[in-house]
Amino acid sequence: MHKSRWELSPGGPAVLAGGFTKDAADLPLVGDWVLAEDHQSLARILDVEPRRGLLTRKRPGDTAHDAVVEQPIAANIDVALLTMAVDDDFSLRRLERYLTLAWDSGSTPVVVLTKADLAEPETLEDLLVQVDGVAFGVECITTSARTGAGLARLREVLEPGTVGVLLGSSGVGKSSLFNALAGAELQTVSDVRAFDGKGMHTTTSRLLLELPWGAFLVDTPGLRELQLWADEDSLTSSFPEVAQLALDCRFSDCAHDSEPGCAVTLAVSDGTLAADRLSSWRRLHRELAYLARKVDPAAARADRQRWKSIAKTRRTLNKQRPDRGGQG
Ligand SMILES: Nc1nc2c(ncn2[C@@H]2O[C@H](COP(=O)(O)OP(=O)(O)OP(=O)(O)O)[C@@H](O)[C@H]2O)c(=O)[nH]1
Ligand SMILES: [Mg+2]
Ligand SMILES: [Zn+2]
Repeated sequence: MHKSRWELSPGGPAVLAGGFTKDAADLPLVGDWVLAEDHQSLARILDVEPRRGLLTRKRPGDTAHDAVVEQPIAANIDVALLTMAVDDDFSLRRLERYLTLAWDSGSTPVVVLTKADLAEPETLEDLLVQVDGVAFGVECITTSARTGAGLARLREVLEPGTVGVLLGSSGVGKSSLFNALAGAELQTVSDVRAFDGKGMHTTTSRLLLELPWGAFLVDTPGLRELQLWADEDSLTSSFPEVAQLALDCRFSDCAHDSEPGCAVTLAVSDGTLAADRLSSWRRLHRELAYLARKVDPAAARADRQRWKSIAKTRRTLNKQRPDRGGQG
């Protein structure tokens, strides 16, 4: 079913103009700039400006047999606020996914730790160090909608004219931050259910709002499970230390698995790189390669070709060093 009504900011409710010719993929999305004309109480959308960036994820609920469907979240996002609460919600592995998604969308990620009032200062310090270990050079802001901590810095990050989006699991306090920044109760905030510490999905649609100082902010419903939809190049941005090491791998498309001459696995064995980071990189790499094969049969062929050439090199190496057994 297609959406048939939009909410323009400013401008109110709108529908597509009769002659609107775009494909389904180009229908207006949160964050899009549109050309619209007034028509009594309902504006008509005539056209959508070309997008500078698109934040997407794989559509949830896909089985292995379904075609992979890209689900757009928002367009033209400048700043992706990756929210994570300092309680049970804290997960570096999930953060790595969000970072990859944000880099892929062309937006600048900012990590936002929420509910800082629930943790001791020493715990917060420790969490910040942990975030630093996976989010190289990405700003991390500690906030609390309850005490107002960190809100001043968030306002600075969301410069006038920029568009930000709040992303993160359900119940981490995205809408609470949204309201605190807007200075008004615009989004409903739900009580956390006591038995599992998670909120219900309170926010059910994406809402873009102009903040008092001229920035725009999109609140989104919590993503229960974040499935990636990103270009493999985005892994270079979210795993810069792996990318740096990979320059010394023998194969330019090394999967840092069992390839001979892999500088990354070497770095793990000599302790330069955390084993956790490599396993995350491999997991995300496999996931992205899988998606690419599903949507692009040429990628599947390239993959087979790559394994063939690795197997060939392996055989050659073994031949050159007959005394070394099978270990490349
Ligand atoms: N202690 C504390 N609780 C907070 C804070 N911010 C939000 N909460 C509580 O966390 C619960 C969930 O907050 P929401 O703002 O609705 O969370 P959300 O991320 O928008 O959730 P969804 O809309 O379901 O994705 C509510 O009970 C809030 O009162 C905070 O800074 N400190
Ligand atoms: Mg919400
Ligand atoms: Zn390698």
